[in-house]
Amino acid sequence: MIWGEVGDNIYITLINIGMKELPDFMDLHTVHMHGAHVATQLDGFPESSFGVPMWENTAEAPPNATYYFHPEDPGTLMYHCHLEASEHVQMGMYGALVVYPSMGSLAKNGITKCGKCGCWKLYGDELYHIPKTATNRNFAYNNIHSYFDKEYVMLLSDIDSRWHQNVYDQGQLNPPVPFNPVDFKPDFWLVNGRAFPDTLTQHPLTYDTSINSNLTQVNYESYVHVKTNEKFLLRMINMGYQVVPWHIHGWHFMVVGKDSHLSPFLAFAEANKHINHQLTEMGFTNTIGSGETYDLIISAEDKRKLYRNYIVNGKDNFPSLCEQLNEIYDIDNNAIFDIPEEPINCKYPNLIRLTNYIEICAQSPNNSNDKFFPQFYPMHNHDDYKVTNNGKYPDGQLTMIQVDRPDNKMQKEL
Ligand SMILES: [Cu+2]
Repeated sequence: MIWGEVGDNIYITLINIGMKELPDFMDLHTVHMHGAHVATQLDGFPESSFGVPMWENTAEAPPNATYYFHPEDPGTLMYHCHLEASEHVQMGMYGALVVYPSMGSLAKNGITKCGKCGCWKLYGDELYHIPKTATNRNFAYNNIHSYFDKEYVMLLSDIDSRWHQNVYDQGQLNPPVPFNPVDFKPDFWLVNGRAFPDTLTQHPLTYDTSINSNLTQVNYESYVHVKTNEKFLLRMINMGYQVVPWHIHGWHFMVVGKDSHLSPFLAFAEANKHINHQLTEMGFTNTIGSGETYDLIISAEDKRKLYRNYIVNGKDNFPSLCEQLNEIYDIDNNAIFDIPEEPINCKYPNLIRLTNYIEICAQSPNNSNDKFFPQFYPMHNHDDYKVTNNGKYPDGQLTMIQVDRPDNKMQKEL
């Protein structure tokens, strides 16, 4: 992931060190910043500019080129190699490119933060729903409706393992006929480079935020973990070669932006501090083509008022769901599934902590929040055969949202 703010000078130096497995396999590479308004010379499309050759003479410094990007607008973009893009993108030469608003770009749109009290204002009126701890990096766009508490990049891609094997075999003594991309038929589907159930485990590239607190938002996690009443942003990026109908359980998302451009509905809504859902683009499935990005915000609204009573106490002469689950468990304990809790905050991050709704129902009756949290919601490719790895289900493009009880300050006992 490469990130910056509006008005930054972003320099990306590309060094082509070749492939460890195929050291004699010569190839050029480039960086194409997909969606960036850069000049042709910096666009990374080699047929109209240049490629960076492989480092052959290691006694000398490697050949390299430095790309430059001066982002004028916030949003979610991507970058990838554009040399023989069909093959190099399939081989994994891509990443997310995120541009945050700057304090200056927010101010140009009337959004300011008081230097004394830390409160946020829109054209001088205080915005009470935005916490004082928020920074310019808690906005997806220069618009108050794009505020979020937490963010996640969902970089989607797909793999045809036969194509990868064929590229590898090109370096062997008797290379096979090169793979014809028209035969593309993927058998693995990925989120941030990994397939379920790895999508639930801590990503090795996420920064240790105790080292640099500026990096707290920059992460590669695909397991969304939020509190009730929080807003979270999903930066959907499709680098695969297939259209993905990304389906999210639990709530509707609001489309905040597409292809690094604010939703026109939110531009209209700017005058109002509260969003009218009838006038914004909402959805439960986001269909995202190759090379597209969408910014989706979900408010993890509290479901206790409508559902907790039924789950804990029963209603309309039906026994509580907790009682029903216990009866099912007595008949067949395999019918109650173990749910992996996000391992990031666990003492032993390699061990996924498991829970299930028998355990959750057994929580103390003294606290009205218990027997209800945490909540778990899947999100996945709704071409459900892509929730597989080489035929095995559930795998592939599937991950989870864990929603915990609300913060005390936001909590209303129900
Ligand atoms: Cu390349």
